[in-house]
Amino acid sequence: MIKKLKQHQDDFDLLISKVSSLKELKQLRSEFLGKKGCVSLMLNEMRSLPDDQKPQAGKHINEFKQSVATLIQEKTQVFEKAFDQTSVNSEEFDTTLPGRRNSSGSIHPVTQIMDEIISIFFSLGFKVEEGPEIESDFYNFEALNIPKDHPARDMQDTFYIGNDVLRTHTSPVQIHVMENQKPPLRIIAPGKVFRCDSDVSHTPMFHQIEGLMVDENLSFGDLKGVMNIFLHEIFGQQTKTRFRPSFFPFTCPSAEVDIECVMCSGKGCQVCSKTGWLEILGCGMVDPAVFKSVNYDSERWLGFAFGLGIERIAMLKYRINDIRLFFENDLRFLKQF
Ligand code: 2U9
Repeated sequence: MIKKLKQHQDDFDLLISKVSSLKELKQLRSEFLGKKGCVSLMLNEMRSLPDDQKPQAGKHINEFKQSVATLIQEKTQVFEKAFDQTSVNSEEFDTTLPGRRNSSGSIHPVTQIMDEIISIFFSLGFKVEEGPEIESDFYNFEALNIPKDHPARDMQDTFYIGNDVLRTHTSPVQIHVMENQKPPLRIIAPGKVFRCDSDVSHTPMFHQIEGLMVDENLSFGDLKGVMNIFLHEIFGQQTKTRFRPSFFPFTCPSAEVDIECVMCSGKGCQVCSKTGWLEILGCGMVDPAVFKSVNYDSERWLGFAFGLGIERIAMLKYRINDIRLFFENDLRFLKQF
């Protein structure tokens, strides 16, 4: 056994002195230390030795195993160091190649329009207010003069969570603010709203901005002035606007505001259903019943309010024909903004 070990030692010394690559070193390790390598074989053979020779033989085999492992380890480090050096020195790195660019994200078109609208109203003295997306029946409907039998309350239009609802407009924010602040007020409420609806121009979640101004001596003329300033800022100073009488439970009188069609400049096309006009927002003077629900004196205070859908504005401004594109997160779409 000792003789055999000596022979293995000589073989190993010769082989390791000739090794010239990491690959050969790996091979050598497998031949000597692998499962079927010579150290394993000798340990197996040792079992058939008489008991009194086993300890001595085991000791020598383990010493051999240890020295083989150490030498292979040392040689591996030498090769690895040399390999690193040659990689750096060689032509493998082309220092003239341009660096890898970090691709930067962009602001979502809905957020861009939202920010633009907020900054227009900010310059007119309006403050941003926010509120919860889950609301009670009182804040979403009752306080806004939306009666129990109103179609908006139908399960078809509203997402119910027990007795509460996912807000169908941001109007509850204005109710919370009026409950907590005394007039005069100038606020806008941007945020997500939810309606049970889905097609090319409706998604179950979309974004709204609503505004509310409360003061003494406010008139429908003030509302028209503010809406016109806003629409000219966002669509261009030359944009024609028109106010059509309408109805909302929370405003009286109420109006819908159109701009001349951005696609056909009023000539009539598919987008404006050949009318030459596009509906942009709804507005009106706050109904006294709404003031009553927040204990504002409607003899003294007057208010105007308005509401618009952000996605609709973004679709018209960027000429997008399907609202669902905003929520698919397709980078080919988002990178264009
Ligand atoms: C209070 C009082 C009045 C907010 C208003 C509209 C008219 C309106 C729609 C536009 C498109 C909703 O996203 S949309 O479908 N909104 O037409 N919103 S007046 O009136 C209020 C709000 C709060 C306390």
